[in-house]
Amino acid sequence: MAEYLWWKHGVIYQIYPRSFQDSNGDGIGDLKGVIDRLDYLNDGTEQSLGIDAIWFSPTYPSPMADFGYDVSDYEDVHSDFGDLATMDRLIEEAHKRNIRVILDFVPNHTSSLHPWFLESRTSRDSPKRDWYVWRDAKPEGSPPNNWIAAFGGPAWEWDQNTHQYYLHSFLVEQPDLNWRNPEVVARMHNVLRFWMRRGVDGFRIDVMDRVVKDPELRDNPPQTNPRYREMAQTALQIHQYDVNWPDIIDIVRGIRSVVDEFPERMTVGEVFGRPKQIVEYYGTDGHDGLHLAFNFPFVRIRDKRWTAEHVRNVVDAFEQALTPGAWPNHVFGNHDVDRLVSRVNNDGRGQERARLAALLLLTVRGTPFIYYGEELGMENAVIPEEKLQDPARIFAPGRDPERTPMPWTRKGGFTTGEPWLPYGDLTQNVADQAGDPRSLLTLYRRLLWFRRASDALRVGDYTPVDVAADGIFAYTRTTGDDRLLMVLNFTTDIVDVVLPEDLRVTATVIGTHGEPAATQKMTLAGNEGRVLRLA
Ligand code: ISL
Ligand code: CA
Repeated sequence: MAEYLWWKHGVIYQIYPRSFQDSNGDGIGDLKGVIDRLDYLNDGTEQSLGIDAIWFSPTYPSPMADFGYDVSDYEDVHSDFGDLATMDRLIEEAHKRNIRVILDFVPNHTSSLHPWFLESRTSRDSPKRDWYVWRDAKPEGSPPNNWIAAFGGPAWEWDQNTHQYYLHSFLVEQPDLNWRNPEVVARMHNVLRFWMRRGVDGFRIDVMDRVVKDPELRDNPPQTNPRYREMAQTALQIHQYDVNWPDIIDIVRGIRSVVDEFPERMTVGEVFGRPKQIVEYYGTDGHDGLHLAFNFPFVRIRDKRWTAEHVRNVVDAFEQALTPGAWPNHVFGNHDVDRLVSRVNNDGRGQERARLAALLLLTVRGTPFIYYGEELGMENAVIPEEKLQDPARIFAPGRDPERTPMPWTRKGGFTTGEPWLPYGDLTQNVADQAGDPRSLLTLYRRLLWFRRASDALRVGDYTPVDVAADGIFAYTRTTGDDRLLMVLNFTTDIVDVVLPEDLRVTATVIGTHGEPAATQKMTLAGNEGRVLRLA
């Protein structure tokens, strides 16, 4: 086996801690609950899912204005989730199972109730004043510039007490930290060290692309492209001065050097932009920047773009943009976007497409990310208006539909109490799927365990293959004699594929629709995908 590096060759599973498993009946998922479910994720046998690492959305003390993305203490655990001792135990129990632990690091903003901000807002002379971004009003009293917050409204909030505005790229309750102040940098670096000393293996870095902005705070130009007109308010301007500002890379380098103080740790950053912009965050050949920067097009993919051509373009564009030492990654869902099945379901065949997506995600080159429940084909839940909780309602109905409790059984099994959000469809549950050889969960397990043993899939080269059939995406993954071919039909039609002579198939390894004998000419059903072994 080629040398194994967990964050490159393993599979990362995202847990939204409120929704995975409740252990005390208060209806909110917690760390003890996760410990109880670790064997589901990986118990060392093919009965378990077989993931290699968990990324936890924020577990820190927080007023929960943005469900944990408003942190009031970076070095503790929210009482809803447990305490530091439980986190230590979770890390230990995960490591026993060879599962790495990735925490969510939220550098762009704190909670407005974080002691640093409470101090900062006491007076203009506060020693912490410059830890945040405070500015005078314009002469006529309006905010310093035209920036708008990601969740709507101006990005500036007036402080009655000290007569200045503070910057908040998200909610009013999430004031932006000032990473141009070296004290902030040093303090936040120590947060990383705090967790790495406790055994944390890596960090998903929230909103990496906004961590510093234009020092002159210039107005963003208006968005004139009519394509964006219907979108959220934040799309009404081009984020020229507040997103992907060039000297963010210096902040990234600083973070990398701290993470490199500890062996085998990693970072994955949340960044939005074109592949060329994303790849900047990896630094020089992936050595002094982020280990991974999310390759996001698949989290936005919807029916219209569910084509072999678009999917291949996404994969190839990222591959081509990457510098030699930088490593790709793929992700179909997270806590901010509609569930995949619900995005590609206009003809009711979203569940079939989820099978094809699983095959793609786990065979294409790069680190796969799985959002909890994706392995079950979880769909967006329909939540009654009065039960909606997400503050980001400018994207109606907000992000609750993709954050509902993990369906462990037909009755739920997430809590003995009232779940904080209602369950979605309980027919797609772990217990039933675990025993069903044709379930999506079974397909995920088979792909994951096959991948673990396959050098071709973990480290092999990726080469797209042109086949003379419409709607097919085909590619090889090869290293030495370990040679695989993937053939995926993105249409709902039956398609005949004749493989090129130089690609001699010897066996069907795993298929979304079963494993018929391998032949040079094959007929794929709609939404069918196969992993084939090559001579
Ligand atoms: O504005 C955007 C794109 O330029 C948004 O997509 C934004 O960057 C994204 O929503 C940021 O998400 C992250 O930070 C938020 C939090 O609510 C999300 O859950 C988190 O993933 C604020 O911390
Ligand atoms: Ca609980």
